[in-house]
Amino acid sequence: MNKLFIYTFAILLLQGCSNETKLTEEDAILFLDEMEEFSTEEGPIASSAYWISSNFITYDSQKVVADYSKRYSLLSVENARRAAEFDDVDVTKDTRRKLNFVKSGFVMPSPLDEGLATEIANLKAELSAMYGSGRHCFEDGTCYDLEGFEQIIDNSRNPEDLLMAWSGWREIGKPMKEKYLRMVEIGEMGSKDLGFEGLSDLWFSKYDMSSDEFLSDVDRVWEEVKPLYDALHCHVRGELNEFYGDEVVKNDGMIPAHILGNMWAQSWSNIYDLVYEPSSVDASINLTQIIQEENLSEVDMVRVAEDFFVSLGFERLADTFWERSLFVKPRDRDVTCHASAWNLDSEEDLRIKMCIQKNEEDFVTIHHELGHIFYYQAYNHLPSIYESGANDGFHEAVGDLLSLSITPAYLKELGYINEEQYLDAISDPISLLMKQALEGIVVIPWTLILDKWRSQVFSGDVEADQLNNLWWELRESYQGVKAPIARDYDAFDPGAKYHIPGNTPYTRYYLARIMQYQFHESLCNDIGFDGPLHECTIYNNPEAGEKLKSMLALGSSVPWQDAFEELTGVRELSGESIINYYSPLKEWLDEKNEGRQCGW
Ligand code: X8Z
Ligand code: ZN
Repeated sequence: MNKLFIYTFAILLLQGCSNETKLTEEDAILFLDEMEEFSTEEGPIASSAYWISSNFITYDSQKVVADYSKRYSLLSVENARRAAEFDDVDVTKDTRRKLNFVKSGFVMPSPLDEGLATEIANLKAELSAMYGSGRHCFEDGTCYDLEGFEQIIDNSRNPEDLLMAWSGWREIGKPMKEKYLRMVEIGEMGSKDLGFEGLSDLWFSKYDMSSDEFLSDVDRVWEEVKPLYDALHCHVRGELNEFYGDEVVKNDGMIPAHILGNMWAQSWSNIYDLVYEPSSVDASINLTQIIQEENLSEVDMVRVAEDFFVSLGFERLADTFWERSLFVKPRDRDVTCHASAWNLDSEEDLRIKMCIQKNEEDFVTIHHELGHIFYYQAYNHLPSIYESGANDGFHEAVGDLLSLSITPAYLKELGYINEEQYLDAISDPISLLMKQALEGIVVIPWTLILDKWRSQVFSGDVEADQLNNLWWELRESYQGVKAPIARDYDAFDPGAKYHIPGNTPYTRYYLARIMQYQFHESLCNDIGFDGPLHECTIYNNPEAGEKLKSMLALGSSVPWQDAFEELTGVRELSGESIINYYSPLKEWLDEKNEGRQCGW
């Protein structure tokens, strides 16, 4: 009797205990409410610290941002640990999705350790500031910042000047190497503490499929696009050889990186005139010239892009956007000029930060940045955990999608070209497609390289003294582009690209550059356009606008494949739309390349 009593009591006690500690869906919901408060309270102030630190790069602003970033990341890691406590709890799909976001919302995480958190926060702030305030002075006393060097790389046709600017800017990478490696070392520890196999696993686990599946999809689509890139490479190399001669660029092998009209050879549109002769002057539209003739200011350029979004049914931007954004490079202080779009308080405080130059490239970049801004606007009604793109590639693709609609018909509608110029422009599709391809196709292999390099650095597969060689091996193999001079033993060329010291994942741009054509093609079909895809514009088309807006309004509340299907009717990335879009150019290139020895 007694024994039975004790036994029953023990059971009750155990059940009582376990009932007390067993977490439930309700606890998860309470926890997620707390997370909502955390982001609305802590988010805006941390964002302001970041805004100040990249708008006024000073000793003190870096101190402040490092301190905020340390505190924010320690709190976020604690939150991730709490989210992991729900791993075995039976919860709804939606709750699970939110919990997973709390666990994986990091890029370069710190372990839960005050000392390491301080160290990594300082390193991040330092590396970003080194890039943002980067300049190099030569022995003769002349100094250049990135914009100064770019003036040369983008415009000069003098191989010596080009080489000077190309190698000059890469000097800023050298002192980053040790700091970068230490940051990665701490970041790896942080990602493992969060339950990931490492930083790569963390970065590539955010695509609603396994990282292996995702990466193999990425490579599959590249195989579809590669023949087009190869044909373009072959033609451009041939034309450059004719212009510069064998001493600068041979008619076989790789193209040296300094003569392609861009600091990273990621866009070749600045050498358009060297590689294509339009059928008449007006057959090639020169947006830089239009911007100058129309006397557009930097702010006017942003207004034109805003008007495009408004024509699709988006709301105009708030006054605070115009008051608080940075459009023009300040003369008296260091700022990070690399264009970016900011969502400071998940409500109305949206801004861009960009040192606008009055040219075609920046006109397109403004559309890119506003794409981020209108995405923020479209999903700001959601719980903050879902306030992001369906995946990070979607966020990059919105403005890029609109750029495909900057067609001769659109420019005529704005009154920037007349009927005659319009007819000339559409009579030479190769001119238009060549201009687009020199940016849109050329960038694709480049968008693969950065994260392929980082993956190997993160895993520690590559020795410190081989980091730069690995970088060049990837550039050679994917882009067919080589360093124009031997690299110094201490060179750290990846550091001379914003996204490396700034820790911005880059595969997102790859996704965007593929998806933008899938979006464009399906919207153009929806609105009943039946001409060639490069002539289709969605400007002023509320039907296309509505479709786009409703996809954007989903934020990240559903798997990206669902959002993708809503707009395109399919659930997979594919190179088919890009191939369709450029098919007249591919035919033309194949003819031009007959008799040429292609490849590298
Ligand atoms: O970094 C950017 C945007 C900001 S998200 C200006 N882009 C990449 C780059 O400049 O390298 C857009 C194209 C690729
Ligand atoms: Zn972007």
